Amino acid sequence: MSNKVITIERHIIEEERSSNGATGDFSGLLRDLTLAIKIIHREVIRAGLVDILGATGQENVQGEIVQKLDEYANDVIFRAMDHGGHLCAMASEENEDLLKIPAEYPKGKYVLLFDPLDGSSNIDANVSIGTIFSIHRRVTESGDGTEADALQQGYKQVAAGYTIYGPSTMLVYTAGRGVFGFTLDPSVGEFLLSHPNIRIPEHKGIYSVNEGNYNKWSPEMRRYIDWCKQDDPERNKKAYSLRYIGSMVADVHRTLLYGGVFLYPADVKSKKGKLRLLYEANPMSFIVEQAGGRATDGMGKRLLEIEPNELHQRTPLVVGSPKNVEEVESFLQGTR
Ligand code: P6P
Repeated sequence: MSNKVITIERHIIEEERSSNGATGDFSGLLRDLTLAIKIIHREVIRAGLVDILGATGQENVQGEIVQKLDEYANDVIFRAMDHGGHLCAMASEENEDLLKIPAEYPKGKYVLLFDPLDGSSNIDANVSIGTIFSIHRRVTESGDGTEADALQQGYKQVAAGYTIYGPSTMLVYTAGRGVFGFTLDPSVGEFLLSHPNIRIPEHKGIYSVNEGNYNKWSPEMRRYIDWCKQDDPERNKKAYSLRYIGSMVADVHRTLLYGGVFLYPADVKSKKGKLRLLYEANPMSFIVEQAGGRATDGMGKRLLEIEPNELHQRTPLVVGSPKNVEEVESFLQGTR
C-alpha cells in the first residue's frame, strides 16, 4: 500500500504530464470512465437490497423500471462516455452493433470497447463481478467511427483496465507503462492508489479452469490438466491447487496478484473458446503482459496479435505467469 494518498485522477494527471505530447484528451476519457464505474459500484452493492426492498419484477417501489444490472451498467457507461468528445465510437458486449456517438456530440480520437458487467450471472450469489474496458486510438480519419476502429489487434491498445466489485471495489489499469491498482474508499468516493506497479509472479502452483469441460477438451489439454494434479518429482513439482470462481475478472485478478494461470481453452462445443477477444481477452492480456505475464490462444499465438474480424469474436485464452503459460504451451503444442 502506497503511504501517499494518490487518487486515480491525480495519478492520471501525473501520467499525462510524464508522457510527451499528451493532450489531456486521454485523461479526460479515463476520468469520465472512472465516474461511470463509481455509479455502477453504487448500484452493484445495492443489488441484494433492491431485491429485499421489493423491486417488483419490471417496476420497483418508486415506479422506476428495474433494469438487469448489466443493462444498467451498459447504459451508465454509454451515457457517461457519449458526450465528452473523446470517442468516435464504442462497442459493448451488450450490443450487437457498434455504438455511434450521438450526432449532437463531438467525435474524438479514441474508441472504447467494454464488457459492462462481466460475470453478472453470479451477482445473486454475491460473487465478485467486474467491468472490463479496452481503449484504441481510431484508425479512420474523422467523423463517426466505424468497425475498423474497433477491429484492431490487442497490442495496439492505448489502455485497458477492469474493475472488480468484490469485498472492496478495485480498479486496475494500464496505459502501456505498468499496471496500477486503485481501491475505492466509499467514504470519500475516491479510488486511491493501493497497488503501484503490479508485477505478476514468475510462477505459482495454481491453475484456474472449468474442469467440467474436461471431456470436451483436446487430448493435449487433458494431459496438461492431469499433470497439474500430479506430483512430478523429476521436476521437483507438487500437485497444483485449482481455483476457479467462474467470473473472469475475479479469476484473472487473483492470477495477476498471486500468480498461476487462467485458461478458457477451445473445446468440441466452443471451438473458438467462450471468451470474447475485443473486450475480455485483449484488455486482460494487455494488463497481464504489462505486469510481466504472458497471454496466448493456447496454440502458441500471442493473444494480442490475433487479427479481429468481428466485434463479438471469441477466442481461446491462456493467461498468467510466464512460466505457467510456458508449461501449458508445452503440452498443447505436443512438445511434452
Ligand atoms: P463457465 C462469465 O459468464 C464468463 O463470461 C466469464 O466471466 C467467466 O470466466 C466464464 O464466463 C465462465 O464460464 O463456462 O466456466 O461458466
